[in-house]
Amino acid sequence: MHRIRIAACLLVAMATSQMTQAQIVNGSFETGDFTGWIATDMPGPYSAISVLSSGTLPVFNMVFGCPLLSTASTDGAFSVHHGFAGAGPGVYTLAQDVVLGPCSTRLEFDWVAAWEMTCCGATLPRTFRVDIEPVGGGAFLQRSVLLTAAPQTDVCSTGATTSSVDVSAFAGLPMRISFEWDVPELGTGPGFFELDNVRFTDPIANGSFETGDLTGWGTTAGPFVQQPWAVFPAGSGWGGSWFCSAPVHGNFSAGHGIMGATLEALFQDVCLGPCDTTITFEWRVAYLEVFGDDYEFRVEIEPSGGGVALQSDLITSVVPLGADTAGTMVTQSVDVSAFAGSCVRLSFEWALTAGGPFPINLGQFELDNVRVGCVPSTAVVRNGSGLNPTGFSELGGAEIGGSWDTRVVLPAGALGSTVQISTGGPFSGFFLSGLLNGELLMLPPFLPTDVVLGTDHAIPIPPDCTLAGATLAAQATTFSLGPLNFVLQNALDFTIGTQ
Ligand SMILES: [Ca+2]
Ligand SMILES: [Ca+2]
Repeated sequence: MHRIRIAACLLVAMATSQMTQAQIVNGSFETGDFTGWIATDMPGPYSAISVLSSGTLPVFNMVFGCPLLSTASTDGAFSVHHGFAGAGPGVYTLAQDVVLGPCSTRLEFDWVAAWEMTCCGATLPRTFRVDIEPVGGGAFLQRSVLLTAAPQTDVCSTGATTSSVDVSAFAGLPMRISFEWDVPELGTGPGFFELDNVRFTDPIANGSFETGDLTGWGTTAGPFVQQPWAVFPAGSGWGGSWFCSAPVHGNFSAGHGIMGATLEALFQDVCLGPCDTTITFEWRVAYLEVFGDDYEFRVEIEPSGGGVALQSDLITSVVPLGADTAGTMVTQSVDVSAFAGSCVRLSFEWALTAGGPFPINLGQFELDNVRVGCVPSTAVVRNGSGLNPTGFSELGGAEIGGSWDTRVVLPAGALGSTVQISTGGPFSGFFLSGLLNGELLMLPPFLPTDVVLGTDHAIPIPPDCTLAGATLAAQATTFSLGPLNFVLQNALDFTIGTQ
């Protein structure tokens, strides 16, 4: 005989409102206005910040000696424009509060700029930057400067540019993204700026339910549902619940109560990236079967928009009598490699497979942290015996299809630096002197050496998904001439991640 347990939860107040958006709202400005955004002008803008149709010739955008620029949306029919100049000083801003998915690591957007700053006594640069701020605004938590327009320069057009900002430090968290254009002087010449197609690269919206609701998800529910799919804050329950919500990521998880439903689905149409080969999530269930009905929990991949399943992963075929994982959230991954690079519907389903027609059951289900199987990029410093200089560091993580960005601090008199990547693995205890000096920290074979006259290296990573998670050893040297002399630096063991 099974004892029906009713959890005594500390019922936390439900989220009073939708905190923030799961994805960028109106990121391509295709509403034709600033829906979803907070836009502010600088004082006395030469052209006010506004959403314009592609092909519009804004007023006051001339750059002397250059052809006039019209807007040219990179996605759809609308984009944002402003004059990037005015009777300031002041700052144009365009902000939105959002929640990143657990795998969101990059904010991407397209822009083009032009300016005439040779005419009118400019002494300070104008800048374009992206700030990450707390929800609601405040002091920036991260600042990325994308463009510095130097005084006494003119540029007819930068050309259409796609930029990305690493926001991985905020993955899964609510935050404000704020595009800002700083014009520090009054009347120092006209300009032009256009922004379009602001997006995150995360394919799953609100996978951790941190909006506090089901934003981004759709549901279907059968009859006699005890508790339809909903989002609950940590520590809460509902009538007849068996356990208290315990999110594994953030403060919210999704759940529903089971009673006689024939199919309860929670679904989302997603576009998987070329390296998105798994979908991972945490779940648990407490369940009591009363009249011999069989249920299963499954994850289905269907065509975008829904339809006959293309793939159905049976997570647990018939849930046993009294099945109960209430104690712990179980981490589960499903293989979606057959759909990598395509758009599909991801559907979590709780289905009656036998019994009825009036099944009477009691139970509770919890789901959290739905994400693609992202691989983070990491780098670990290795100094060996400590004799080598330690000037080799990472600027930006190695990601498939991107580049691995590093810096080598040059000693006085050095001309440049090299980075060698080894496929032979880490090594230590072998000391060289002569042309090459210091402790060798990795074994051959080596990939082609990257050599620069200076400090910074951007080593391309091929767009090959099989490299995800690969760890390689790298070591830098600095060099000077007369006589030619290479000095070995520390090593970095770096792991290639997915974007
Ligand atoms: Ca657009
Ligand atoms: Ca969560």
